[in-house]
Amino acid sequence: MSTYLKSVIVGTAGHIDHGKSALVEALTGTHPDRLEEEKRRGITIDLGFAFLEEEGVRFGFVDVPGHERFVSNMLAGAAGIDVLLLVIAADESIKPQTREHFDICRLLGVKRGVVALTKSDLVDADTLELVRMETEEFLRHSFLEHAAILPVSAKTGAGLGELKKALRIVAESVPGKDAARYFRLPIDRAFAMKGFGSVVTGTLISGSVGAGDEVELFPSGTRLRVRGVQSGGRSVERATPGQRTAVNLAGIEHTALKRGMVLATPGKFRKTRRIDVRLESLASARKMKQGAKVHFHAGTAETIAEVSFHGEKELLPGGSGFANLKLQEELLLLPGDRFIVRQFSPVITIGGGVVLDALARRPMRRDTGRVAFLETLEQGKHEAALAAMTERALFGLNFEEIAARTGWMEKEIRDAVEKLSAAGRVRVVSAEPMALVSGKLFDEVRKKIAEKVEKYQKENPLLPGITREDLRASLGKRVRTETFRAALEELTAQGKLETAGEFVKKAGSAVALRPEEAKAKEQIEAAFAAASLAVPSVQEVLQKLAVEAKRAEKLLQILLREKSLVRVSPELIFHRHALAQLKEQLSTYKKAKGDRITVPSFKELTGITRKYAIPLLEYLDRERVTRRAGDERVIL
Ligand SMILES: Nc1nc2c(ncn2[C@@H]2O[C@H](COP(=O)(O)OP(=O)(O)OP(=O)(O)O)[C@@H](O)[C@H]2O)c(=O)[nH]1
Ligand SMILES: [Mg+2]
Repeated sequence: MSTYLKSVIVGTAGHIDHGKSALVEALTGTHPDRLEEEKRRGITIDLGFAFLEEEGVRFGFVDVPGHERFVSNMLAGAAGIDVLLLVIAADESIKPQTREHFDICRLLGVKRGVVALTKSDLVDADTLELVRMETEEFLRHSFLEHAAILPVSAKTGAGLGELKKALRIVAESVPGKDAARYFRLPIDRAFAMKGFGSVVTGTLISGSVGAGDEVELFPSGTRLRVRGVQSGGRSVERATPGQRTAVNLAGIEHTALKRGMVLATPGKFRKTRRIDVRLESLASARKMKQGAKVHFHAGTAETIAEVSFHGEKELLPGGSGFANLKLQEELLLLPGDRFIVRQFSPVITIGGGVVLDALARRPMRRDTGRVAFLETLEQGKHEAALAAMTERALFGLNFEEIAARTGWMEKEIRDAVEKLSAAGRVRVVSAEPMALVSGKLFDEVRKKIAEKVEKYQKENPLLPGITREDLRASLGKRVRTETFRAALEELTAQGKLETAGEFVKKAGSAVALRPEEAKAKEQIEAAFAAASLAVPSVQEVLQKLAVEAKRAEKLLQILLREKSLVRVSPELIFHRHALAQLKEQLSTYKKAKGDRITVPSFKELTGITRKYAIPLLEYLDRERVTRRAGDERVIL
């Protein structure tokens, strides 16, 4: 059969013994309790699963335990459900875990569901009506306000047809999930299967997975190979979101895998220990204080979190606020992920919320922009969020950082970047790999560069500008190299700065010499020119000048940089004309006497002493005019 089936996850919820598991069995034919202990005690302890195909919809059922001691197991199952099947026994009506499970589903962002009044065979019509009224009252103003409330009996089968129909109608409103997103599978079970090895199961919340894929295991970061995949209880090429999924993994013992870990697209995400969140407190909870420790549940994971509020330093019952959660264990979380918090002791559900910044900084008093930043993230608009993220990033952001922080696909990132850079809010300082900084930061860097160059040239009028290296260093380590380069490029493109070799200078500026300096410079050059190859010592030349020693030294540097003079050895400087003449002499010599010359013949040819001859020959070797061959030189 090639008909397209929509995949929908239905999660049960409700008080202990209200008939959740019996109802799942009545609907699917599969009793979800698997454990020996569950069968013996007649209660559900851990999650159970079953499947049902109904007119174009493939339902995956996640059956949870009602016992208050196993709420943490219930939480692992509630993550990822599309449709809530709220179970209320007609003979008991609403009980504590009815409320708690319902609160949890609301806080986890479940949007739709159906209510089953189970065990209807045990009550008369009046009682049933009363329970229905109580249920309506209970659901008023909630996401299930308009949900179908259907009496059923797992024992007699009464109402099951209507319930299936109601589930199918609700399933139609479940939005389709995009299999093209990054893959994430929170693991709820891990076991070994004979002949297969390690298998993990979970509700596939995002992306797809198939045999041969490489996946990353969080939080360890281990890369694993997928051997095979089952989706909705059968082998498939690729599992798509909204289905119960089993993944057969190669290269790992099942004992190294457990509930709470996550399989994900490799190399995209980072585990975290600190998150910024919108935190909501239940009306039934006590006031939550700054620094409170709570149990934290997200996906199938569970750890302990310490709460620091960003605004008001406490959270009143029924209230909500921004908070930083420091997690005891590292988890993979992304913005938009929902979580539940439970009181440290006694353990009851007190609230929940949504992750806004999964890689948050430590709370700091001077970080005054954080609340506004979180408000922007909470709006969920890509461009505004990326602009705000870039503005808060001291070094700017690169492509990988954006992907890890948002979970957005490449195209989503590129679209947002394009719009923001067109509006001048961000600046792409490197295209591949992509890096961006805020428009504001870029302008600041540009301004600083222009100021630095100007200041440097004022202080060093005899230098042809500041070196790139010094300019880069003067900006401090906070400016990334790409930003520096892009800003410098723009300033030169705009004709504000000029670069020459290693030097950066104001456009159109030239080394400005005072009259006495210009004269001294000429004198230096003349002294070396006159000396030909029998050059005086540098000191000797400089001492005779009418300018102070430091300036004289600078003038010499200018001549060297202009290449009017050439430093041949630490002590010896020659005029370039003298060196050119020397090269000329050698080539004449070569023509007349062959390409070999000894040190004595060289001295004779040039009329200089050994003191000059050796450094000059070494210089000529370096210049590849000559090459040393034993005691002789080959003229090249
Ligand atoms: N008469 C009658 N008994 C039912 C019905 N549904 C369930 N029961 C019985 O109620 C008891 C509890 O049913 P379960 O399905 O295990 O209840 P549960 O909600 O799954 O319980 P936990 O998972 O432990 O929270 C069992 O003895 C069932 O046989 C029903 O529709 N009619
Ligand atoms: Mg059960």
